[in-house]
Amino acid sequence: MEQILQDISRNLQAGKAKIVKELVQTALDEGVSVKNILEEGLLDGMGIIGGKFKNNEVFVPEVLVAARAMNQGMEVLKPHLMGADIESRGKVCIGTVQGDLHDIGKNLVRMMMEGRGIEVVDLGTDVPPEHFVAAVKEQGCQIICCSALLTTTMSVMQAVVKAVEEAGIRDQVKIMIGGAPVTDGFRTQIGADAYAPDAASAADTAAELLDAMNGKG
Ligand code: B1M
Repeated sequence: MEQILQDISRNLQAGKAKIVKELVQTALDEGVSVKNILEEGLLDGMGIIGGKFKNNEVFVPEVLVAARAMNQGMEVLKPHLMGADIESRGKVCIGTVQGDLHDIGKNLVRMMMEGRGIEVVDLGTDVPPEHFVAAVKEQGCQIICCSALLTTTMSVMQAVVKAVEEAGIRDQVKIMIGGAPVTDGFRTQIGADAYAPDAASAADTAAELLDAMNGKG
């Protein structure tokens, strides 16, 4: 691995957001690919922190500062993940479900979708089912994208499907789910329309669904 990618990973693990931002910019300036910066720098560092968190080698404060460094590094990458002047392909809303504050994966999915020319309404974290419904009714979102990182909050995705049905808009909107504990089997179980295991396939799937809904598929 290139030295600068190791430096990004190491500084991210140490929560040094300012240095991570600078290193990401330097790597871009030196011509390192966005994919390598993301995967071998930022995600590598977050993966190592995740492993240590699991083994009780680091705790919530360390993970929080690492997450902040990750988000700042991603902000520098954001314009490079997005294609310039792409005609809007359609509109989706995305949020981390109620009770869940993890937003790194959700932010990455949003950026990848924006990079595919999809307009994304970001509802943030801890989003109750009714907010997803309101985004469809009031902002015309065609896909509801739900992220969950906790096994305890996955059930909220089922509540989202139910809220959409109860609002009488189930035939107007697709529901896509994802996040580390989520599986395609769970999608079938709760009656959602699509599942994606990672940010890149989430963007591909959303683009396919929108093209089909907008008669371009
Ligand atoms: Co939390 N946390 N956390 N945490 N945290 C996990 C998820 C955990 C697995 C760690 C562990 O113990 N091994 C564990 C959950 C266990 C479980 O439920 N079985 C856990 C726990 C327990 C907790 C707390 C309860 C800890 C506590 O307080 N005691 C607490 C809960 C707070 C809450 O949400 N209510 C908590 C808190 C936190 C922090 C605040 C410290 C911080 C979040 C900061 C932030 O997000 N701004 C944090 C972090 C960072 C993690 C880990 C270390 C990293 C998560 C992450 O960002 N990964 C995580 C351990 C791990 O995952 N290894 C952990 C990187 C990110 C790019 O991946 O989010 O999976 P991910 O997204 C991927 C895919 O899943 C997919 O695409 C992304 C990119 O490819 N994807 C989608 C995501 N959403 C999608 C949606 C789609 C499609 C694909 O379609 C719509």
